[in-house]
Amino acid sequence: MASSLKNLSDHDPARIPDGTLMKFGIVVSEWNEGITAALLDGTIKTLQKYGVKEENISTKTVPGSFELPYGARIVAEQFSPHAVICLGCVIRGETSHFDYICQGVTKGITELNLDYDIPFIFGVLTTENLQQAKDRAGGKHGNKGNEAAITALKMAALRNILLQ
Ligand code: DLZ
Repeated sequence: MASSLKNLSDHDPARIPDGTLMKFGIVVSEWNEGITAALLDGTIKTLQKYGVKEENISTKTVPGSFELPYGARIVAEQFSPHAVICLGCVIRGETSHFDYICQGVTKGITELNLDYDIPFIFGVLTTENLQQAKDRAGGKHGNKGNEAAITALKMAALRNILLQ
């Protein structure tokens, strides 16, 4: 189904791992804060819905999405989480800045996934305008924060299974 018709945050609860014994780091960008605060809210609510304890969630902020990989690395090293969730929102402007930021944060998070022993989750909206971002941060297409939390639970569980 085309994403324009779908709430992208729909999930089958039966397939979501229990997070009671899991620890998560979250790093969130201050740029487009109205959007990233909604992503953060969705992320934390979903983690807690699946059993993650408040004291097992560590949240840090960075100035913009470009800084997410560095922030995520610090959170990974200092908090020893089972996964780190990166939340940001890049909205296309009049210059090519959008492309460079998207490229930088994507490459940075990809490299973290390859270099570290834990998963780093890409919860970054890259949109043409503010309305598209609102639609994906608690609007008609759901909340990318919920999706990022579900992905983190699944990836942390996968890692635990593979390392047993
Ligand atoms: C500079 C900038 C611009 C133009 N747009 C965004 C954006 O839409 N979303 C975002 O998260 N950050 C933006 N930034 C800030 C950069 O991510 C970064 O913080 C600065 O370039 C400093 O490194």
